[in-house]
Formats: sequence, C-alpha cells, structure tokens
Amino acid sequence: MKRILFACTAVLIAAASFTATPARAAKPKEQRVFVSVTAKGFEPANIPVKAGKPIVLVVTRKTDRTCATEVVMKSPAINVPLPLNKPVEIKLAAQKPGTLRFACAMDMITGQLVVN
Ligand SMILES: [Cu+2]
Repeated sequence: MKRILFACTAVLIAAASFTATPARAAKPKEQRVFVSVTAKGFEPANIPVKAGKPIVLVVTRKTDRTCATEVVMKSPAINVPLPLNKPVEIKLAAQKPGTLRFACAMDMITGQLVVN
C-alpha cells in the first residue's frame, strides 16, 4: 500500500511539471479525439490520430463502476483526475507515428492513441 502511495505522489509531481507548459503564440491546428470511460474500460480503446498535429484528448468518465478515476500516461508523463460525467481535456504535443498508451492508475484498464 505504501508503495502505491509513493508511486502516485511521483506521478502527481510529474503531472504538475507537465501542466506548466507555456502557451505558444501561433498555434498549429489541433485535432480533438474523444474517449469515454465505461464499465467496459476505455471506449474506444484504440484511438487513431494523425502524426505531426497537436492532440487534444477529451476523456469523459461515465460510470462509477470503474477504477479508472484518473488517466495516466508514462510518456509524456501525465496523471489527470476524471470527475464523473465531466469531459476533461488532455493536451498533447504533435507526435511521431507510433502508439501512446494510457491507463488507469493501477495499469489494469488501458487504451492507446494510434498515431499515423
Ligand atoms: Cu485500475
């Protein structure tokens, strides 16, 4: 249990540094993609996005029957709380082709952005 608390604290510190990114003057056009948290997990679990374009991932938790009350990503390091029925925007820089995995804090419920 202590170990889990320690891991959470470390992730929160990483999240704090992530949100401190300054806004840029000339914004490249961003792409918005949507995912819900339901009793089945992240829906859809695979989300296609375009490479080279900033991403806004909009996550809405629609159930209390889930342990995914926050969304955690390792790279870039984020940990964002998901209040019930409130869309939460997660802004990500433009990515290279590949996959960006995200999960609940316990890493049991997972999804990914598929960058092409
Ligand atoms: Cu979990």
